[in-house]
Amino acid sequence: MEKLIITAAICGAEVLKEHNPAVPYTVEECVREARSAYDAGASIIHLHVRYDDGTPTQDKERFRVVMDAIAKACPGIIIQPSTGGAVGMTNDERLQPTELNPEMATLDCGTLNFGGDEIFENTENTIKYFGQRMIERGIKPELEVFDKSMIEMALRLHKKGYILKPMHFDFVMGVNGGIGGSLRDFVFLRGSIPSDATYTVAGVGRYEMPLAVAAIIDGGHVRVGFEDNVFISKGVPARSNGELVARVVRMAGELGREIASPGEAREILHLPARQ
Ligand code: KMH
Ligand code: ZN
Repeated sequence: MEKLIITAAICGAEVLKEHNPAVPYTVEECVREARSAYDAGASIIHLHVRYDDGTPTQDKERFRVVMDAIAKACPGIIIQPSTGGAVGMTNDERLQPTELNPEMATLDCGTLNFGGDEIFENTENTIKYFGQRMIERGIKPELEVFDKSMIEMALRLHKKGYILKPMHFDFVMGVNGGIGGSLRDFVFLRGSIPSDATYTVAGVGRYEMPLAVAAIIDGGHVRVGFEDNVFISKGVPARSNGELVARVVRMAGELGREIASPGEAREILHLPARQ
């Protein structure tokens, strides 16, 4: 079985210090959280950035500063900026971090009610536009799917030339508005992607660990972090993203799955070469 790639989604756009005081806003806090995840075994940082007051932004310069600082503190780590940003941002606003030519970036594959009364909008034309941008810049998309229909969308847009193979999916499961987080839901998504595709699973809230275990057993990959879940156990806030990563590493050890280094993750995901 391939080694396990662990992604740490350290920040997100919605979670706040009110939910967990360790949620990072400043550059220094982002570096601290990325470093804790890297030291624990993460090879990818899924990155949103904030201004110092916690306001989410897709500002290219803010991304540049945070990405440079994380790269310095975590040698070799793969940094995967979000192009989802926060609900309500325009397409071009969201695409700004792609101008920094990261190795990877997220590509959200459909529209959904998001966490209650908000709509996270990704029309077919938006997905085409983002997919085309990533092809032009040699950026590997992590295809974020919040429901089965979004896999259909990604496969359709692959046929039309907007998404290249081998495809890499992120099953984001348990969002209010998306697919649930049961094992049945996981098996449904997992069985719906091409055989040459890779996937990672991001279980939201209480689904984080059970779905991580499912992916470890199945040969998939795992995302954890404050974007998806701020608790280490029921009602107990995690002290850092690293603590959440360390738990996955322990589970993988028990289940006989080795952890991928950033270099090994690059090979498994067929990331484009960068100098
Ligand atoms: N913040 C959500 C609205 C992504 O990073 O690509 C979207 C999101 C997805 O987090
Ligand atoms: Zn995200």
